[in-house]
Amino acid sequence: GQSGGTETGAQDVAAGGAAPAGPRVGLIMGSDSDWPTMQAAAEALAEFEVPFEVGVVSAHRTPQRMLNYAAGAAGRGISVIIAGAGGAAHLPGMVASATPLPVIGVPVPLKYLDGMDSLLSIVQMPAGVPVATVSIGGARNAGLLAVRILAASDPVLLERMAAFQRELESMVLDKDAALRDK
Ligand code: RP5
Repeated sequence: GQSGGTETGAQDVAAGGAAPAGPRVGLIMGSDSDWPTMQAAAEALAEFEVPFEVGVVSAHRTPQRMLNYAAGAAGRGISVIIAGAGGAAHLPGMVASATPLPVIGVPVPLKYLDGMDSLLSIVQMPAGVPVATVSIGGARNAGLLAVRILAASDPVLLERMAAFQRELESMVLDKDAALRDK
C-alpha cells in the first residue's frame, strides 16, 4: 500500500516498539485509497516533529487487526490515534471503543455523497465513546489537533503551536496590508 512511510519519516504500524523516541501518534486509515486525503495529517505531524506511525487498518476487512491495533496502542507508547475512513466509516468509532486513548476521526470524501456519509458515520457516536471528528477531508486539522493534545503536557510542543498560531496571524495581516496597497 501507499503508506508514504519513507517520504514522511513515519514508522510502519507493524514496526511496533515502545522506546521513548517511538511514535506518539497512530495514523491509521481504512484503505490505502484514503492516503491522498490522510497525507495532510502526516505532513502536519512532521512539521511539528511529532513521531508517528502510519498504516492501513480496516474495520470491515481486517476487524481483528483493528481490535489488536486499538488494544495495543497505549501500551506501545501511542498517545493519540487519528483514524480516517470513507463511506460506511466505522473505523474511528470502533477503534475508540477498544482503546482508552483519544481518537480523532477524519471523514474521507469518496466518489458518492461528497463525504456526508463518512461524516455522519463518524460524528454520531453514542454517549460514552467519544470521537473528535474534524471536517470532511480535514486531515490537516486532525494532525494539528493531535499536536495540541500532546502539547497540553509538552511545553516544547506548546510553544511550537503558539509560534505556528502567531505565523497564521501575521500571514493574514500581511494579506490584509497587501489588499489595501492594491
Ligand atoms: C473505507 O472504504 C475506506 O476507508 C475507504 O475510504 C473506502 C474505500 O476503500 P477501497 O475500496 O478504496 O479500498 O472503509
